[in-house]
Amino acid sequence: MDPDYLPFHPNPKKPDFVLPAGTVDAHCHVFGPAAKFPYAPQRKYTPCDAPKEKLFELRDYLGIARNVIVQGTCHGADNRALVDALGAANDMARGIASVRPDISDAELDALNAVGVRGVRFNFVKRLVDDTPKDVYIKIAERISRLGWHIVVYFEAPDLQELTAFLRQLPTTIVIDHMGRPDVSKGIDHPDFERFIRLMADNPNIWCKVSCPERLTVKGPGYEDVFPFSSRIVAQFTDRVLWGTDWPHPNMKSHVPDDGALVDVIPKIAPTAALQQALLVDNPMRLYWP
Ligand code: 0GY
Repeated sequence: MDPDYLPFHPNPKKPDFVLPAGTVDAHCHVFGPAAKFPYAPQRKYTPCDAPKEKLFELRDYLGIARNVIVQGTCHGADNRALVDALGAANDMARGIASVRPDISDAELDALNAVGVRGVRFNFVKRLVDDTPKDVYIKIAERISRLGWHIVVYFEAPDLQELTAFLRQLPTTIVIDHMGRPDVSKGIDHPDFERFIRLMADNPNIWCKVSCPERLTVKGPGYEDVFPFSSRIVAQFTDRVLWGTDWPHPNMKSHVPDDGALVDVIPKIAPTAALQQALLVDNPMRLYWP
């Protein structure tokens, strides 16, 4: 593990907010254990091991029913830790993989059989080397026959350049962490308006209202992020997902308490109907149709 890497919270609080039955954590990871599933040589960080057993323990402790496990960049396109976790989850987990365009149909079928339902395209420069867009287009073509979707991770200033590319993708698209707005700029800033317009204009685009702990500039409490997530939940109620982002790789400011992250939910989805859509109905439609 990197010397400045912050491991996940050892003993999160029990949330005050009781999650609705069947809640899906639609963004979390498994890392390692490195002795069994080594990290990728080209990785940009080396995390603390965060094995499937710990993820499933947290799921049960918080009152979550299902997980969507997203391949982390520290494992590159080696999806073995993800596949191992999906295989151990008794159909209660789905996966988002990272693949190369030359992956065989048989390998894609094997990923599908174990519960993978999408691939992730990552444009965050501190996490990955640049991948040409035509490579991503090729991958999109390769997965289309499986009915998978594409998860994209980028930061707000990059959206303008990425918009034409996103519009070109033929599948459902899920954007990580609200496209990472700079919350110090407020919800009226052109960057966030661009994001809202993107979702309004493209009914195939979904969004995760996750990661207040990454987006906040004020720190735990995360109130400065709520206007952004509340706006998206209210306007795009049937296209939003929520996730813990456990084990929170690359957090520098603080180690988030996963119970406190659950307690954010009623602040951004204040009614039972909004909570049911965000936590159960939307992810079930996408991952367990
Ligand atoms: C996240 C966020 C981060 C890392 C990754 O795959 C990853 O390495 O996604 C980050 O550093 O912002 O969603 O886990």
